[in-house]
Amino acid sequence: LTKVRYPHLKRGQYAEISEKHIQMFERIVSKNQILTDPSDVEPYNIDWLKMVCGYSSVVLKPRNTEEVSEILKFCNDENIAVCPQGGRTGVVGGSVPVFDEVIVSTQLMNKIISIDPITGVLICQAGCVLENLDSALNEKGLTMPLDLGAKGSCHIGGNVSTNAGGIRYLRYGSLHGNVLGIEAVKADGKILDCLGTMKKDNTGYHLKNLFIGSEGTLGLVTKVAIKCPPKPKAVNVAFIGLESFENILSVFQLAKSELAEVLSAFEMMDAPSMHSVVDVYHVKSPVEKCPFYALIETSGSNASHDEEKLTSFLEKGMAEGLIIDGTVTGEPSRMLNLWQLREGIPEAILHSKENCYVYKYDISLPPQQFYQIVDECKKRLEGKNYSLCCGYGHVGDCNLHLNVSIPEYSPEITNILEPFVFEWTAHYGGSISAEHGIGFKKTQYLHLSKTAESIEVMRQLKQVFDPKGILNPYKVLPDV
Ligand code: FAD
Ligand code: S2G
Ligand code: ZN
Repeated sequence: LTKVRYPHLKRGQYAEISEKHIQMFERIVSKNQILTDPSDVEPYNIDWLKMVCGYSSVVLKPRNTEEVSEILKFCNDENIAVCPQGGRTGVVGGSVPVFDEVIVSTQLMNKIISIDPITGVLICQAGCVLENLDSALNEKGLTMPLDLGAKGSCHIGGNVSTNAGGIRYLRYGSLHGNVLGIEAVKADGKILDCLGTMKKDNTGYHLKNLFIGSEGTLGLVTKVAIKCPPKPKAVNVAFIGLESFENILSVFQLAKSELAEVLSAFEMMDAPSMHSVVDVYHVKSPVEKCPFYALIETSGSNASHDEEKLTSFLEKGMAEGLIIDGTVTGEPSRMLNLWQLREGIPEAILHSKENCYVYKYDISLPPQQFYQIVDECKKRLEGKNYSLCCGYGHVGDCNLHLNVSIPEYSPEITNILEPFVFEWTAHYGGSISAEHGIGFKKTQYLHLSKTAESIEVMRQLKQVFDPKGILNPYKVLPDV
């Protein structure tokens, strides 16, 4: 499959795994931390979207930093390529090997090291699952500063490595602002301890920030120190139906002025994307059928105060004819159901048609162009055989998820969409990858969002951190 799908790509001059290598790995980690049986290894070779797959023969599951260090030192000495892997929920093909790179999974590096109740600083291993961290923090009146639909599977090391955004970005900002420290292992096995826990530390270059968003190409993240905010005492969710995307922007403005400091999320979805959840999961929509929907969340410290704010905001929106229909709740299970209408979209689209192929674009655009690209794509797809062309995403971050699903892979449709979507986005000053990263799928479009000089400096950094290029080859940086 790999050879067929990437005929243009040549496997790098890396060593092929031998019995001797396996014996060496067995001296570093115990037998139950090594997978070599093809049926055990297979799932680790294919990504969540089931669209990118490698043919690695070995999965290594280190338990701690020292084991990672010994593994990487050995792989570097032996010129063995490595694919760092967290929860394997990445959607840009970065999480799995392209050829037979050894997979180093953080699955067993899942210990919480400390939670400071005063500063809210959490220190944990990179393999901790996001949802587990949030539950552990909730018991101490804290919460994670990020949340995403993949929370049940993604690892905090993967979140950091992709600089994940998610649905709390509007409230708590990026991981660059919330990650205080990182411990990582470089390709040569050297442990880089940048695990600071102070909010302020301006002593030299901010090396930890280089690992945030480096997608496993500069080092393997082994520990993270992250600043966690207090768990909000009062959360409410509104779900509304609207006539047009222009009205979504007006309602977003209204939400910022009326809800102000308690606004914690503002997500949009168009009819095709939300209806795919209703159809696939057989759930009821809480509002009448509309062309667009928005989910608005408030998080504060006073339930009645926030509920009053939210209700008056909705009344204003309806009075101004911006909102067609809406519902509000502070009841946890109902809030969960409303969130499912938004967070269930990726999975629903993937499962809407048996064996469908989904083109996923994760772009930042100025508000005026935010949804226009969906209509542009529909025009270009006129008369072609496609099942869905839809848009959903994080309005507050100007981050749209444009998805086009077709019954099966088609080079013709690929040529209609690419490079058009990326060039169109770049034309309006947007980013060709807002939060998912470049991975394997978007290396040839990096130049549309970064200058040639910047890409050259990235190559120089890669040369400093991983001179033999063993870490996640074929990812992020385009072939020279
Ligand atoms: P993986 O997929 O395993 O790996 C991702 C990349 O990081 C790969 O390049 C891998 O090599 C590298 N990597 C992983 N662990 C390490 C490590 N310890 N050290 C160095 N490199 C490492 N993303 C968003 O940003 N926002 C969203 O709202 C969002 N919603 C999602 C919803 C669903 C249903 C799904 C399936 C995915 C969603 N994603 C979202 C994408 C994905 O969940 C994120 O990119 C996530 O951060 C990946 O974490 P992971 O642990 O699964 O990493
Ligand atoms: C989201 C998930 C991945 C995708 O739902 O916010 O980031 O593009 C996405 O479907
Ligand atoms: Zn997203």
